[in-house]
Amino acid sequence: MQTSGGESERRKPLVIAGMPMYNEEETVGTVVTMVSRHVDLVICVDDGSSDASARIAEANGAVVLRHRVNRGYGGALKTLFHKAKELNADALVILDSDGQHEANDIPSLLEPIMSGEADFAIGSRFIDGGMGTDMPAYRRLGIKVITATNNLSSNSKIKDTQSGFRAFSKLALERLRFDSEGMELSLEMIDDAVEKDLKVKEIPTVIRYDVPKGSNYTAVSHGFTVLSWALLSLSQKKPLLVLGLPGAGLLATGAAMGVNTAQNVTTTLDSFLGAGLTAIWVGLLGLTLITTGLVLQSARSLLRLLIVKEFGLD
Ligand SMILES: Nc1nc2c(ncn2[C@@H]2O[C@H](COP(=O)(O)OP(=O)(O)O)[C@@H](O)[C@H]2O)c(=O)[nH]1
Ligand SMILES: [Mg+2]
Repeated sequence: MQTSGGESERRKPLVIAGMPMYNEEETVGTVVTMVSRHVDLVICVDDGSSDASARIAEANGAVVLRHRVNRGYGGALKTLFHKAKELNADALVILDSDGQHEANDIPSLLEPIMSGEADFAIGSRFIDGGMGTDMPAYRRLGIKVITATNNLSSNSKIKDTQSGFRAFSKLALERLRFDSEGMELSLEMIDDAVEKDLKVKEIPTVIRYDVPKGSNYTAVSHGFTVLSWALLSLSQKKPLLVLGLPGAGLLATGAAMGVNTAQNVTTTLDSFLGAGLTAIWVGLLGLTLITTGLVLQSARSLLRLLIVKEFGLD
């Protein structure tokens, strides 16, 4: 009986690039060609593009997976994770089909993944050596606000939470879970990685804005969706901070107004009652917010404790 070569003939690591793709016929051909130089297989996920994207991607050597209905950016990434696991990939790099990401930086993103230094690498504009070419100032500001809000709730120190240029180890492919269908997935993935103690590393890269079509979404709708997600997550994870801080401000305002009203007790009965009542309701609102924040914070801690004790999960 013949053997297949045994231990010495270890399988070469399989590295896959995954590209979400939606009406990118102008750029996808070049991107697939450039990306193919650095990986074993390029997979594009098409969500019913009405242009020639799928045909061009295939003609340039990519495998194209098609969704019958549009499942958004998040849906495309779920399909890519699923396929990468099915093919037993050792690493998955994801990048956009619109030419915004630098395909020649794929090796630097893969380096910490293949050496075991990181499970999740993010191509970053905001660390030394990285930049956003021709990046509009309002987008830069929006990303900074989203990142600051998210870092407050997830305790991550990532500087570029909105980069879609990312690489994942086999462990990250197995462990990461995400539900979002849209761009808010960018944050959900980072939060999940931090919660699961996966090693996350930022690698400098240049993200371009001088491409034919840099975005399918307006900055406002993109910013609103992602920031809402970050705020919701913050209020769930740190209710005491979100409710208690404004609550304390209102309580202090109410108290100050009350003292002021008491001092002016000699003025007319009308103004006394008006200001006094305002002081009382402002103060009560503050107290209610602080109490709600405290209750939610304790409920969250209790729930976590129960989950850890009963199911051994964290
Ligand atoms: N499969 C799929 N890809 C999408 C969808 N929306 C956007 N993309 C792709 O996802 C990548 C990022 O989208 P883009 O609009 O450039 O986002 P932005 O650069 O972050 O503003 C691009 O390659 C798009 O073609 C979608 O609904 N389905
Ligand atoms: Mg883009």
